[in-house]
Amino acid sequence: MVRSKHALPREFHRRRMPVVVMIVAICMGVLPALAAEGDPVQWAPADGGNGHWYQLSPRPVDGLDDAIELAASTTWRGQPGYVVSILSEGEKDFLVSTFGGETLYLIAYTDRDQEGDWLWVSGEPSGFEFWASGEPNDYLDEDYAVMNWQHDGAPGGEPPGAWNDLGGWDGLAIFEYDNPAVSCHKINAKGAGQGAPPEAGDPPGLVRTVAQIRGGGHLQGTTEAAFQITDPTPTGFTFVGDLTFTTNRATLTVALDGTLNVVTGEFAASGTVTGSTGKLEGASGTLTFEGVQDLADPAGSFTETVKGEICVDLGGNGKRE
Ligand SMILES: [Ca+2]
Ligand SMILES: [Ca+2]
Ligand SMILES: [Ca+2]
Repeated sequence: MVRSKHALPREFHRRRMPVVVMIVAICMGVLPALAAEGDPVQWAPADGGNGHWYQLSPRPVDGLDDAIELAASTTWRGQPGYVVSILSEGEKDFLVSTFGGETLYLIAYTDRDQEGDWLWVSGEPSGFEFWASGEPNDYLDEDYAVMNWQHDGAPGGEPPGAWNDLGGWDGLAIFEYDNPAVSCHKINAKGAGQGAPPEAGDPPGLVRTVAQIRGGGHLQGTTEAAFQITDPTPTGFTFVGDLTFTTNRATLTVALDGTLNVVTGEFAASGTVTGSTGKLEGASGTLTFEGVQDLADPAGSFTETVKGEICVDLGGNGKRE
């Protein structure tokens, strides 16, 4: 029996939309915006979805095993990827609306272990199927499946998303990621700190601070910040810069924007999470800082409260040391 992934049978030829027609259609807004490369797209529970995330493989894959390996080496929000399983009409429709119904993509359905016994690589149960008419036909031994099959000559073509079995695959696959559990935590902490010495290369107007954070839960530890002072007036100035929490098991960086009153010493700043590592990797959230600096202290000592909310993917945490 000849098995060659490159010698695809006659069925491989399919109907293509002429490029000019496609460009015109896009310009006229006829075609929906399709996800391309980039971050995975979620089939949101609010839309009746399973919460899973989907994206195209970052490169063409050389057969199913290469796709499985490549998917497992990618992660999204701490979850390893796998080649897509299509378990329902809804999942099929979501994939077509997200990635289009024209281009062939490898899916993780195969009968290579037992001819005719089609199984999902993920081990999820077979049930829903969306074969194009006359498929799967095992033409010259075909054990791998693609979606978006469009028969030349089929009346009206196949519906978008229809599957066909092929002898192999050299092209893009769709990857799927389970949805990690996200847990959000209110922050209500206190901090005490002072100015910190400049570092080599600091530009004029850069102010550094360090502080210890107590009662911060996930953010218990220290902060280091570097703020650029802007818009000075007789009564105060604004500042912008990054503040990074360092805890036993994580870092969290917040891009802050604030003001300091040089008459009273009161300051306030707020910002969103822009970076994180360790146990807090993937965190999102917003924090506000309010406090007062002791203007009589040359060390620039201050006290503050830190409030806000930090949301973390527990799925990611569970997989990290
Ligand atoms: Ca799936
Ligand atoms: Ca087969
Ligand atoms: Ca076939």
